[in-house]
Amino acid sequence: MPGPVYHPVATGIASDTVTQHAGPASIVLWGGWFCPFTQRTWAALEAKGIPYQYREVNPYLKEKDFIDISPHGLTPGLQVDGRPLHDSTVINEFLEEAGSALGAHPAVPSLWPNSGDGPYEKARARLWIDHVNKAAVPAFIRLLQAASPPSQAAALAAWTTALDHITAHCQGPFFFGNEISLVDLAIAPWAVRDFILCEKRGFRRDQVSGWTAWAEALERHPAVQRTTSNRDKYLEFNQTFMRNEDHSAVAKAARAGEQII
Ligand SMILES: N[C@@H](CCC(=O)N[C@@H](CS)C(=O)NCC(=O)O)C(=O)O
Repeated sequence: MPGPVYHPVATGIASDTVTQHAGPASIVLWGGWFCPFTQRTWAALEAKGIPYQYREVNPYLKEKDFIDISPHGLTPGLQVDGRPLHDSTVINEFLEEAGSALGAHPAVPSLWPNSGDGPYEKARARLWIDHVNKAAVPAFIRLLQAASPPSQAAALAAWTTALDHITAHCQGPFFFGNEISLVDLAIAPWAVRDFILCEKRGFRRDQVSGWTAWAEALERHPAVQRTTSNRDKYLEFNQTFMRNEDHSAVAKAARAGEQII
């Protein structure tokens, strides 16, 4: 199998430190240490205090037991009392909605915005998550993939524009104020990884007004910290995008300008 540098067992990877414990439901997160979409869900479990088991999987192998959980063979997948779920955005909403039945810590506030008009604010949050999925994430990947200076300049402009659009609405320190939300969790893995764009693609956080403060707040959050691996491992893994290798469904979709599944 050609593909990314994959460390099933190595130091510096967040899953090395995961404590597994039992709760009212049996929750298994099938994840990849390197995967930003996994980190969204992993950090949601940590933020909610939901007991879970972490199972490291190499999604590029498309093994049957994993396809049974996540039909496209993409991390993350989640098993809830044996039943499968996939897609980080869907899973994170589920974790929030089902929280107390899953053993979420009662003192943890909702990951939806906590202000006033519940259904409207939820709908707004979903629109921002959609923006992250459809604009910011593909722009990040295309910037990694861009090889020539002109394509890098165009991709950098697309990334900063997508980021600027959402950052302008961040209330601080988190998107809806003092508490981390599903919108924050949707973008946090790319705050953790944007140092690669800074080192390799000429991005500076201060190119986007407000991003430095928001990204630092995200990086400092304990749920994000507990699910973050070493920078050198991330850098090594992301070299595959920079070399434009074709092993990944996400890389192919981003390059073709198609929607990432
Ligand atoms: N929309 C999915 C995307 C998940 C995804 O693309 N995961 C990548 C790893 S970061 C994957 O499993 N790639 C395997 C492949 O491309 O074959 C989500 O939000 O969960």
